[in-house]
Amino acid sequence: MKKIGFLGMGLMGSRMAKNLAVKGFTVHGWNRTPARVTELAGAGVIAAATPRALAAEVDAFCTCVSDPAALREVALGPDGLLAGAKKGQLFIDFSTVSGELTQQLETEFGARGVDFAEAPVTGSKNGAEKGTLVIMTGCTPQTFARCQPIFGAVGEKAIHCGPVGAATQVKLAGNVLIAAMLQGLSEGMLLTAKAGVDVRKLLEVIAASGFRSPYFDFKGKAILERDFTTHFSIDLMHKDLGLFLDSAAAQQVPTPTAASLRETYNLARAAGKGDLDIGAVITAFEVLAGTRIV
Ligand code: NA7
Repeated sequence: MKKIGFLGMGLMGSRMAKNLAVKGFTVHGWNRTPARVTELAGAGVIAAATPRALAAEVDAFCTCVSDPAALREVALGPDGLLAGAKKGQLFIDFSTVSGELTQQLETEFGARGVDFAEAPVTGSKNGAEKGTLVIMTGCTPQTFARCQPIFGAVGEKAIHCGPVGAATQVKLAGNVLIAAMLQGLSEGMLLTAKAGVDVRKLLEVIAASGFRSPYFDFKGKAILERDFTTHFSIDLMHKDLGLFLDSAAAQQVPTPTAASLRETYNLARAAGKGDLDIGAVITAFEVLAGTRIV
C-alpha cells in the first residue's frame, strides 16, 4: 500500500495528509475548496479533480470531513469515491459521523470489494500535527490489521472498539465527557472571578488535587490567556452532541447532561461563535453574567 488518497483538508485532515507524505506514502488529495489542497503541494500532496478521479488512482483512501452530509456527498455523490472505487482497496473514514452512515458505507463499499474502517480520532489539531492522535476503530479484525501502516503515520495508538458503528459510539461518549468537563471548569472559573477570587488559585488547586486532568491544564491556560484559536470548533462539538442525542433517543437512554450541553452550544452559536474553539463557549456566558473571567 503505497498510494494513499486523502479527502478533507480541514484543521485535522490537512495535518494527517502531511504526516502520511512525511512517512513516505504518495498522497493524492482532494478538498471541496481546492486551494486547501494546492497549498499542500510543497508537502508533496498531489491534487485530484474529484473524489471519483482520486479513487481511481490509489490503493487506499481516507476521509476527514465535517459531518454526515459532507461524508455522504464525498463518498456516495455522483462524483464520489464509490463511483471510482476498485476491488481490493481500503477506505478509512476519520470523520465523526453517525453509526448509521458508517454502516451504510461498509455495506455499499463492501459490495464493491472495498474494506471499510470507521476511525474517528481524538487529539485535536495538536495531535494531528504531531501524529499522536488516538484512533478509535470500528471494523473487522482483518481490516484493522490492514489499517496499521496508515494509523502508524497519523496516530500513536489505535484501539479496536468492535464492528463498524462501535467506534462512533465511543467517540461520541468521549466528546460529551470533554464538553461536560469544559463546562464545569468554565462555570467554576466564571463564578470564582465574579466572587472576586483569583481564578489562578482555582486552577492551582485543580492541578494539585485528585480532580486534576491534562485537559483542565490545557483549557484552563487557554481561557486565562483568552486564546480561542480553534483546535476543535463549537460548530463541530454541537454536531457531535446532536449525534449523541440522536443515538440516545433511538436507544431510549436518558442523557440530560448531554441535552443541556447541546443548549449551551446552541447559545454560543447563536452568539456568532460557531467557528471558534470550544474553549470560547464561556464567553457567551460572560455576557449573561455581566463579567469576565479575566
Ligand atoms: P474543519 O477544519 O471544519 O474541516 C472540515 C472539512 O470538511 C473541510 O475540508 C471542508 O471542506 C470539508 N467539508 C465540509 N462540508 C463539505 C461538503 N459538503 N462536501 C465536501 N467537503 C466538505 O474540521 P476538522 O478538520 O476539525 O474536523 C473534521 C472531522 O474530524 C469532523 O468530523 C470532526 O468532528 C472530526 P472546505 O475546506 O470547507 O471546502
